Amino acid sequence: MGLLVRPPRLWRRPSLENAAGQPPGPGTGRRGAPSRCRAGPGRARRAPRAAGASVFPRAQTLLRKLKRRTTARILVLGLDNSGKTTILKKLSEEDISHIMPTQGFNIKSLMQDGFKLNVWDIGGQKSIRPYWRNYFDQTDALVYVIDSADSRRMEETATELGQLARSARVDEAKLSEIPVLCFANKCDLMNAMEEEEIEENVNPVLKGRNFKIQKCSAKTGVGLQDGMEWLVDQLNNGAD
Ligand SMILES: Nc1nc2c(ncn2[C@@H]2O[C@H](COP(=O)(O)OP(=O)(O)OP(=O)(O)O)[C@@H](O)[C@H]2O)c(=O)[nH]1
Ligand SMILES: [Mg+2]
Repeated sequence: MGLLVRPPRLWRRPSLENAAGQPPGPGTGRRGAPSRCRAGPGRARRAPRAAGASVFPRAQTLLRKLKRRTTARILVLGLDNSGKTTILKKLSEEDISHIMPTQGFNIKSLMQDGFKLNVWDIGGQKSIRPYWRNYFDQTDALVYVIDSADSRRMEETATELGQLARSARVDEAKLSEIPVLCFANKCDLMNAMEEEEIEENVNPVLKGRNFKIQKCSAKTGVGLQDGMEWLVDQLNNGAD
């Protein structure tokens, strides 16, 4: 467990600088590539390579992509008591019989389908929620945990998720693009809500986002792998 301070970056996303340490300009990479329109008769000429530019810009870009695809930072949020820490421990095959409410955060590294996932589990108590945004930076995917046996707080959890999605849109361009896995946890309990009821609350607040609602139980483990596999698929597909 840690204190509620701004977390250090575990890894730095590779920058888009070329070998000369400059941002990509025309002809130095996919984003900066000039259009293929013709300037006049005959074929358009390539701009001469800038002095010091790498001979293998494409190979470098590819290497960066491959590197990015092996590590990801995952943020786990959700109301208190929803089961975030239990899910994380179950995924790490640790004992889940004595879990205390999280006052700060827990970090774990998990291997999933060749990915190293650095997972940040942040406490969900009301007094801690204002600190959630301190952890948005450099996040590649959000796991949002819902206690599906707590229908009384369904509205509250959907509101928090909606606020996250909205504030992320305004302040954190990156968080607005990342995939969201909603774990509908505690499906082992008799009073767990039906999937439709959870969808009714979650779908409107995540409209337009890449998300999945996955029924699961941190207690039995059911659904956890399915959810994580979906997440890694999105990370693979989304790496540009
Ligand atoms: N039956 C059942 N109980 C669960 C499940 N997941 C978690 N719990 C229980 O729910 C309680 C809360 O779990 P935590 O993992 O501490 O919840 P949390 O979301 O981390 O809570 P905070 O750290 O306060 O934000 C614990 O008593 C767990 O044993 C589940 O899938 N089924
Ligand atoms: Mg916890």
